[in-house]
Amino acid sequence: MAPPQTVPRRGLFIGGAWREPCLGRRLPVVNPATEATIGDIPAGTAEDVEIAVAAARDAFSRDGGRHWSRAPGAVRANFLRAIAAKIKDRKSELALLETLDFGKPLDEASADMDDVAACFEYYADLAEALDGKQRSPISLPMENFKSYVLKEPIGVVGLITPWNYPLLMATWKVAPALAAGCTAVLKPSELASVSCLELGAICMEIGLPPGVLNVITGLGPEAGAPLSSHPHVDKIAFTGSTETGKRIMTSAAQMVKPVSLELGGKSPLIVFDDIGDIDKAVEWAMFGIFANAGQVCSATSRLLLHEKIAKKFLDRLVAWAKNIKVSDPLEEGCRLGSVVSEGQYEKIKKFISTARSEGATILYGGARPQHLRRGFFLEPTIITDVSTSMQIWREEVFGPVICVKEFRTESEAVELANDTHYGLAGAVISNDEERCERISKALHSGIIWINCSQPCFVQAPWGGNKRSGFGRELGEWGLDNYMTVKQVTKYCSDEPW
Ligand code: TXE
Repeated sequence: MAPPQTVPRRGLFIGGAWREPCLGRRLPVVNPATEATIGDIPAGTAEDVEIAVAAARDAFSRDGGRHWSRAPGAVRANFLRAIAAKIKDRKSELALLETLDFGKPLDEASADMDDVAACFEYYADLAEALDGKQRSPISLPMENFKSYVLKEPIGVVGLITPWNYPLLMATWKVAPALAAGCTAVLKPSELASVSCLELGAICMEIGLPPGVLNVITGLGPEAGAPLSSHPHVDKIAFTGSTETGKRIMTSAAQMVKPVSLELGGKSPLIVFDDIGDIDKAVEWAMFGIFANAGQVCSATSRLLLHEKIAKKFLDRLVAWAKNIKVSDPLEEGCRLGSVVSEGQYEKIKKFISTARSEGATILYGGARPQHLRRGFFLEPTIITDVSTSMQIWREEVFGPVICVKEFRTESEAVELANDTHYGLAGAVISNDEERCERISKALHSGIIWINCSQPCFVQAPWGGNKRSGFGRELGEWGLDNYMTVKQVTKYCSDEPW
């Protein structure tokens, strides 16, 4: 039987219950692979944000033993593990919803759900480990003073997330925030909110105390902006475009509210001529740009090839790109689904046509695959004859489009790689270990991959430099994002000081 092609109708998830948005408006959910409307989501506004923030604030410090911030870490861990268990139980259903909502191949969506569950479990362990570690003594040079440090949850946090890994990107924020003892208002992207609303349903099923997590769907300026400027929100964690990141930072600045920002990227992959196995390197290059249809903040979208291997590498890359199955993401063996929306599709096409008009060569792809008449599909696209002043070299495309340049020397490669306002990730493929070490130090980015591209582990810090933002998610750094440090100093002598 064919799977259902609709999404559940949900309200906003506020204070542990579903609520219709105050203004009663809803936004359509469009399946980007078929262009069919498959449901709708609530369009929250400032009025709803107000109620959600009040619910989160109440849950943060409610009296009567139910306050999340002061519950033992082990108690919070139990809830996080219960969420992980439900995600695992509902994995195929959630993966299908993300595929319908976003257009990614079903098996990729399914792997994302494994990562979601693993992230909740990881932060459950860290929540438990916090017990007993939240107070640490400091040694002082004066005996009549005693000092210690308390690590405390920062408060109510606003989590504003993108559409490219809808539930996973939300989880990277929700799991550490809740583990730390914060309560949260999550504002997922209007382009892919369905699985985040299901997270609300899961929280309800496991009996998460009301208000600990609230989910407000809606447009950025209508639902995201009031959250980022809200006086009772203590911190904003954001993943999305650099432009929106700047807006969020500006509005948070009015309240001197801390922010962490994970923004765009234009990451390089440098391949040297000393590699033994060219096919392996081609595979990493493909994965680095065509997975998730290139809608990945860390996508290695600038390929730097040593001139001695460039021709052979490109021949192989084109041959393999031709073999990528671009199809309905529900079809078996699909490797490249649709991009998220018509807007994103048009934006990518415009990047390609600008590159062409600026004199670049579209070596492969650049158009809609002929066999797909509906849906926002694009061929995997390889662009050469690129100069460093071209838009395609400088700006984030966020689609299955790679641009290629050749280099002669290591220093030229580093210079080209660093020639960007962004600084999220960088990758190098070479058999020379010392060279890889040198390049790791020389690249101005927050993540370096050696002989690979894109692996991501919940234990390792994730985040960028320059216009890719600041702050680190995942690992213990992710937990620190949601904690604050308090100094307590006691005078313990009867003598006057
Ligand atoms: O991003 P936005 P969009 C890049 C990528 C993409 C481009 C535009 O290049 O093509 O951004 O995508 C919320 N106050 N990335 O328009 O606007 C919005 O509702 C508060 C890279 O989707 O940044 C959504 O929840 N919130 C990126 C979230 O911000 C606001 C992933 C992200 O949307 C707001 C996504 C406002 N004024 C896109 N305006 C990555 N780093 O992975 C919007 N939002």
